[in-house]
Amino acid sequence: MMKLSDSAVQDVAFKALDAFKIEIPSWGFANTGTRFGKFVQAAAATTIEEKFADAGEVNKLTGVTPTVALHVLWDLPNGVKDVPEVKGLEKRFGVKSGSINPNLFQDQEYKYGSLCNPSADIRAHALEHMLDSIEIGKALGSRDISLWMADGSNYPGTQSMRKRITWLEEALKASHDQMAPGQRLLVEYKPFEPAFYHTDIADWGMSSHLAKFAGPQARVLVDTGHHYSAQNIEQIVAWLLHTNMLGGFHFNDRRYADDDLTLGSIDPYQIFRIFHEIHAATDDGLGSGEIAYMIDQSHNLKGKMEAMVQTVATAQELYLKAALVDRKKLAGLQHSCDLVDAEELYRGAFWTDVRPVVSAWRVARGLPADPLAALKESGYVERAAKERGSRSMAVSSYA
Ligand code: LRH
Ligand code: MN
Repeated sequence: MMKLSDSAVQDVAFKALDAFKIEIPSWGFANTGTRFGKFVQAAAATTIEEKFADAGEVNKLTGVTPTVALHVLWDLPNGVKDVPEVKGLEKRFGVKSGSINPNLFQDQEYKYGSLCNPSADIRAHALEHMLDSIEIGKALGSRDISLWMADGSNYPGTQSMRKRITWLEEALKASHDQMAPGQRLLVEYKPFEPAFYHTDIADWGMSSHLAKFAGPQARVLVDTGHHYSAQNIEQIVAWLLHTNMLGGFHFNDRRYADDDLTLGSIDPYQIFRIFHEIHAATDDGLGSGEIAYMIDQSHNLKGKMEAMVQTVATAQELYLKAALVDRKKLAGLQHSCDLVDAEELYRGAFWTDVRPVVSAWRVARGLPADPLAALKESGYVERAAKERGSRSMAVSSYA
């Protein structure tokens, strides 16, 4: 059994924790809900300034969230014109703008789709928003344009799925060709919701094809909540690493569908198995440095700040547990098909309580040993509730 006190293990642990960064979503701080309602929180963020303030506080407490993902129409409603204000907020709160997420799902005209809509005018309008989002990314120095589309249909026979593929290929190629050399287009897939018969980008194969068709700067984005419960997500990750098409993750957890619950709340072993595939691939020189780790959750009941800090800490712990698998020894046991020994070694790392070494790493890096406790002690949430209360209780948009 590995002993965490052993300095060699500590070195591996500290090296892994130094390398781990995760991006947090601006919409994770806002009042969000389901179609059955939204329970507003006084301390929730409604302005882009409050979202950056919260993101800055999470980074101060954890030290591993230097970027915040932005959703264009929610965070930069005036497009590129909002960039100077956002740059000012980056300086004030010490966090940079991360992935730029176009909004191609809320405009009334997108009822039958955006980039896949049968109307050429509506497709052109959707492409315009994609190109605006790419220009915002250039102006903010963001690497990733992270695309999710709600496009699909609700009834068999009502849309031509192949025509929609052609329109999508054209739009993503045009978007790719607009990007600056260092930019990437991440194509997120989702099997269903809000469309309930077909979704145009429904699985990793479709996303991978579209990314390859678009060009060399396009990759696949894996949202852990966007899979049927019987799917083996870490096998999909292994294929995307093997084919060099893995661009990044939207981490969250679920019991049933795209529940967007906090990471590790339902099936922490799932995230451990994903991180193991990545550590093992990195050993073989695959995927390193290219994989964007991002959180995509909607905190409908938990306090927004608590949920975000809890999620970041859980992600660190699961990333480290997987990093501590003795992969050389495991490779030998896999080769000799020593099933039980291999499983005990692999799962043994998952059973390991790494929280003491993560706290030791935080203290060594001048961070609070327990960021959740530090958040409570800071009174940050109570102060935010006082300052924001009246405004946040009267919200209208989704996030
Ligand atoms: C869609 C999704 C997508 C975001 C949205 C907030 O379900 O995962 O990544 O645009 O959530
Ligand atoms: Mn997502």
